[in-house]
This record gives sequence, C-alpha cells and structure tokens, in this order.
Amino acid sequence: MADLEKAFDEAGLTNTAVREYVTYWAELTGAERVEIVSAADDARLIQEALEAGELEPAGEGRYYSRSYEKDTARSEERTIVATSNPEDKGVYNNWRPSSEMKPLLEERMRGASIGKTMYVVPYLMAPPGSPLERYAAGVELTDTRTVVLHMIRMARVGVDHINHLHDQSSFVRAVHVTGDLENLGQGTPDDQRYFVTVADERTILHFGSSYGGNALLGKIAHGLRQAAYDGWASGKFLAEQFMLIGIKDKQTGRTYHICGGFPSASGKTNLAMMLAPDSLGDRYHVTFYGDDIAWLWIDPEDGKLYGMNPEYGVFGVAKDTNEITNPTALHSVDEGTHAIFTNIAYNENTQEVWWEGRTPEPPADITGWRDWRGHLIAERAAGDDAPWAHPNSRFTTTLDNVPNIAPDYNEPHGVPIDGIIFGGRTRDREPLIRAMHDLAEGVYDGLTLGAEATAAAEGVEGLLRYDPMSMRPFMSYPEGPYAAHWLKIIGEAKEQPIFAHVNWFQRGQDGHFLWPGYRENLRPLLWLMKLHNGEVTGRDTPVGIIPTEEELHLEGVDIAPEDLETILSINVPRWRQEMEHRQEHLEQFPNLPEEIWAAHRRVAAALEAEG
Ligand code: GTP
Ligand code: SPV
Ligand code: MN
Repeated sequence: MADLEKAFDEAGLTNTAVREYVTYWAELTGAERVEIVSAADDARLIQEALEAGELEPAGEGRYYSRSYEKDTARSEERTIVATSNPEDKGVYNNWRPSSEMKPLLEERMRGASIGKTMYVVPYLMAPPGSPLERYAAGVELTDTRTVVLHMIRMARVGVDHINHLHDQSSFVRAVHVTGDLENLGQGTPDDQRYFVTVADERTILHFGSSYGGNALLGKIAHGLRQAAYDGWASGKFLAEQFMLIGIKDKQTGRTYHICGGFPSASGKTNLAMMLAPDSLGDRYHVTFYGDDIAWLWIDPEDGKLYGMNPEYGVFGVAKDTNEITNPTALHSVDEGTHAIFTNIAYNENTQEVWWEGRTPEPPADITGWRDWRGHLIAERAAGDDAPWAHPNSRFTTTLDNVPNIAPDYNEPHGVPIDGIIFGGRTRDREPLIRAMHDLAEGVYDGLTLGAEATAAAEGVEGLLRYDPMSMRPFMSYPEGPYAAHWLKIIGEAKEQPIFAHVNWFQRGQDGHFLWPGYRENLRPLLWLMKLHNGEVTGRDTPVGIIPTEEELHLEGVDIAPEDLETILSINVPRWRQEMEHRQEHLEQFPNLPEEIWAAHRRVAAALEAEG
C-alpha cells in the first residue's frame, strides 16, 4: 500500500483514522487508483467528465448529465437503518440488525471497483465552527466522478474538515459503490440494491445507484438519517427535512426565521427562494438559509432555539420552475454558475435545456432535442407525449449562486427560530394555514402530516399517506422516542416558536389549485409572525387558529371568493373522519408520549363539540 500512503501525503490527508478507513475500503473494493478530492479540484474534474462524456456542456459554465434510466429517484423500500439494538426498530426506519447488513454490503462491494478510481471526498455538513461540528464531518468514498462533482456543490469539501478533528475517528464513514446499473434488477424481486445507514457505527453503505440521495451521502444519509440518530443518541439536537428562511421586515429592521418540513417535492426549495409579492416587496425580503435540511439545537448560553442548514448547495426539482413560479431558482443556475442539470431535456446542437413547466409549451423547433432518456424527440412515434424531462429531474448549484442567499448563512452560530411549519400536498381538508396552540399540538400536527406521494421517490405518485414531520423516508429511530425527543429539545427553548400547518395544494372539483401559491405564500407566513407577536388574533377552530380574510392582506392576489372561503375554513365532518385515521396511524407507534395523545384527544373533543 505504499502508493496509498504517498497519495495521502501528497493530498495533505493527515488524519490516521481516515487513512486506515480508506485503505480498508480500497482493498475491499479492489479500486485501481485512489484520488483525494477537494473543492479546488472541481474545474479539472469537470473537464475530465466532459471528455469522458459523463457531462455535456449546457451553455457557458453549465453542465448536463443523464442517469441510467432505472436510476432516477431514491428507493425507499431498499433503504435500511441498521444498528445492533433491536429496540431501535421503528415503523418507518426499515430496521435490520447490523450483523446481517454489514456482511451483505461488504459482499456486494467486494471487488466492485476493480479498474476504477476510488474518489475520497472529505466533507463537512455544517458551517465551519458550528457548535454541532463534531457531528458533521464525514468522508465519502465513491467510484463515480459525477457524484464527486455533486458532492462538491452540495457540501463543504476538503481535507481540512477532517484533519483537525478532536477525536480523529469521529467522522461518518460513507461508502458509495455504484455497481453494474444495467444488471441490478431495480424494482424487481431480485433487486440487488441496498442503501444502509449503520447508525450506531456512524457508517453508511450504499450500493446500486448513482442518483441524488442514494449517492450523495453527505445529504440525506448523513445530513438526515445519521444526524437524526446522533441528535437523539446525544440528546443534543434535531435533524429534519426542513427548509429554513429569514423574512426581513425592512420597516422595523427585524428578521424572522422560520423553518419547516414539507415532504419531498412539496415546495421547500420554492418557499426558500421566494420573492415577496410585488405589493409587499418594498417592505419584506425573504432570505434563503436552506431548502432541504435543518439541524436545530438549544444554545446553552441564551436558552434559545437555533437552526442551521448543514448543506452547501441546492439539489432542486426542475419541473415547473419558471420566471413566474421561481425566478430565483432560474438565476441560481444561470450560465457561469457551474450548475449541473440531471435528467431534463437537452438540445445537442444548441446546448439548451428544457423541462416541463419551463415554458407553457415545449420548444417549437424540435431539431436537436433529446428527452431525458437520450432519445431524439424528432424520432418519437406519433402521439407519444411522454414528458421530455423526468418528473424528478433536478438542478444542482451551490448556495453562493442563490440570489436571495442570507448574508449570514455561513455564520457558525446559526439563527434563532421563531416559527416551525409543516405542510403537506393535500387536495382537500387542510386549510391554507392553521396555527397551533402549543408545543404538544405542534408535534402532534407534525406526526400526523399527510401528503400525496411524489416522483421524488419510486412508487405510486399521488397516493395519500402519512409522512411524520416529512421524515418518513429518513426516519432512523422509533417514532415514540422521536416525538419525545422533539418535546424535550423544543421544550427547553426559553422562547417557544409558534407552530403552524400550511397547505398550498388544495384543489377544486376540476383539479385547479385554489391558492395561487409560490410568491403569495409569504402572506400566510407574515400572518403567522403577527399572530406570534400578538398583532392579530385570527379565528380559533378545533384544529388551530386560522386567519381572517382581512388579516391576510390579500391585495393583488388572484383568487375567486369561493376558493378563498374554502381555504380559510374547516370542514368539520371531513375532519372528524380524519381523526379516525389519525388514531390508527398513531396507534402504530409504541411509547408515544402522553402529551401527544392528550393533544389528539383535545382536538377530537373540540371537533365533536362543533355544531
Ligand atoms: P425535495 O427536494 O424533493 O425535498 O422537494 P421540495 O420540497 O424542495 O420541493 P420543491 O420546492 O422543489 O417543489 C416541488 C414541486 O412543487 C415543483 O414542481 C414546484 O413547482 C411545486 N410547487 C412548489 N410550491 C408550490 C406552490 O406554492 N403551489 C403549487 N401549486 N406548486 C408548488
Ligand atoms: C428528496 O427526495 O427529498 C430530496 C432529493 O431532497 S434526494 O436527495 O434524492 O433525496
Ligand atoms: Mn428533500
């Protein structure tokens, strides 16, 4: 292994525990070369990827890639959390014993990188100096160059993040082996893929995909599953699939910070990149901290709840992103940003890109256009109207490219949290916004978050299912202790954040969205902050406080009066039905704290008491 030692020395990788870890996996996978990566290598790696045909140019300083056609989203049923303690088994974490999973993954990975380069990607899932830094360091090993390029955009990457660790071995071991994508039986009974987080050993072993959360291990596997487990095991923090924004009131100079969870592909990125509606733009400005993950903790010095985004980039849904819905996102992937698009449509002559919803109609001149699979649109059979872009196609760009990035996003101390929101993709019942009365009701609401499944995961789109706190696919420990950990952490905050449930997706009989959404979503959030400040009172209902029309300040909003009435009211019979489903849903979880059941009974009783 003389070569390896030389490579470590040349790259300045001094952490001996990391050196041992890399050596072990280089031998096991049979990698031909080992290359230690830092963010400064990006331009060279991009050039290599272009030459190898892994990327194509998409205008000046932008790139395009296609994934294998059966590898386009996270696979929830192949994702497993393993530990040595059977009590870690929850309803959603797909728990397996680590003694079973580790040998299985090692067997899959043995010799799988023969002839390939193993890239060593040391990363940090936190701003440097964060109080949670000790949980944030990791080293991803991957055999795929485009995964490295995505990691450089999505995380802070370089050996400095792991050389100076207090405890040299306190980094997450994140091993990614792609495997032979064409022979893995994706979605068949003979599926070979496994995406395993061995949580009590802080080890991630992912085999069989090079797409998104399956392969960028700092993001979902470390930033959510591993971190949620660490936060619980240490008793110190929460790690949630949350966006995090600031709303600056230019008149008073105050900035409110709101974080919140919506299930995958349900609007976090769009909310975090929101422009204020024209009529409110002189007074309010929304700043972006994060769009997918937030870690939350209590600062022992001032007793306040703080939050930060552990990521360094955005892996955003392309579909329906346009000048009207999200101009901020479009600018974050302008030419020169070095953004990477995946699985959208691409014109090989002009290097243009397109996706459904980018413009109302696809490009009229189809010359040179290929769909996400790489097939020429011009050669499609008559009547073939399959989408040009995959519904889970994405763009990847770093935070510095996001036009409304918060000026203090890189500050290690995080930002104080004023509000926590949960939002589903729900076609009926859920009003535009309802604020909770207290912490227990807030956690209860999060646990009963229901939403339609989306294309971000393999499975049936549109199917309604519960998705507690939007963490169902990322849950790493049992739901009862999860609820208790939430009550404990937030309960310690000297100033309690206000909780609310939002829904931008209620629909009419004909399927149209009742609420225009996007930029207008600022209005209910402003109302929430006013409610928190005691400036408005709203209208109390059995399921929370909802705004009156006047309190929402709807000037300039394009909405029919009957639609407005629907989204600002509670359908009591429909809610009574829902309570039965909630009861069943919560009964699955052993050891759910009594406070949660009490909140459930309180809401049920209030609904029964309604006329
Ligand atoms: P993940 O990255 O998968 O976790 O998704 P996300 O929660 O960040 O979702 P994102 O903001 O990318 O939105 C997903 C889809 O919902 C996109 O196609 C958006 O155009 C659409 N969307 C977002 N906000 C709204 C809204 O207010 N109204 C409507 N109708 N659609 C929205
Ligand atoms: C999600 O599916 O919620 C994502 C994309 O944020 S992925 O990184 O693929 O998990
Ligand atoms: Mn997500």
